[in-house]
Amino acid sequence: MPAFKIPEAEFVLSCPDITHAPKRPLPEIAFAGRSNVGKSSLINSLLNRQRLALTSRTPGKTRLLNYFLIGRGLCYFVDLPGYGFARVPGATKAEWAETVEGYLRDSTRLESVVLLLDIRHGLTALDEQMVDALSTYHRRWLAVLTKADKLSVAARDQRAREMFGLLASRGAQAVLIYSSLHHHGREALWQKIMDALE
Ligand SMILES: Nc1nc2c(ncn2[C@@H]2O[C@H](COP(=O)(O)OP(=O)(O)O)[C@@H](O)[C@H]2O)c(=O)[nH]1
Ligand SMILES: [Mg+2]
Repeated sequence: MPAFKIPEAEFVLSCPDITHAPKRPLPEIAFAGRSNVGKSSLINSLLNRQRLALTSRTPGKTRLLNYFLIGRGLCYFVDLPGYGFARVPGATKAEWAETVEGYLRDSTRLESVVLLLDIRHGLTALDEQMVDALSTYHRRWLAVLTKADKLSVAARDQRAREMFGLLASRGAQAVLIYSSLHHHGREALWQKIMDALE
């Protein structure tokens, strides 16, 4: 098999709901997870770009659906608003739920959701809510355990084994380990994305 070539990517637009989404009928892969879990870093790593998706030390800032065009028409990546940032006031939390749940409910081209989980923290209560929403709206999803470089190889494998059964029982189609710092897991995740787009 020839070496995998990372597709080109460009930011398209941000919007609060799918009525304002890009009109091109392309399949979508969405990325979800807690604020600060490493969503923007993962998207940048996948696309081999430094700053395509904004990474920030100030979590909770992105409240919109962010669309990226991948491979000039292969698909859209949709960066969903991060959840669970304590300092976000109640009204904004409701806004978040509306944006994310509305997207999961209404999108007609969503092929798979990549749910990011910090490998050190496992499945938190808020992640559980997200998993519930994915199952409510019958969405296919896979889990990516991020920031793997923060653990030793032994601890990382141990965590992955623990999480695998739990996530599979909750409906995850795959569980992958990732480090955006080292691009560890990149080819495996691309393979899953390509499978989802088939
Ligand atoms: N060590 C390490 N740090 C990461 C990784 N992914 C993200 N980070 C850091 O975690 C923080 C939050 O990342 P960001 O991508 O902005 O998270 P987002 O809020 O989910 O989009 C930043 O300081 C990143 O540099 C990773 O794989 N390894
Ligand atoms: Mg982000």
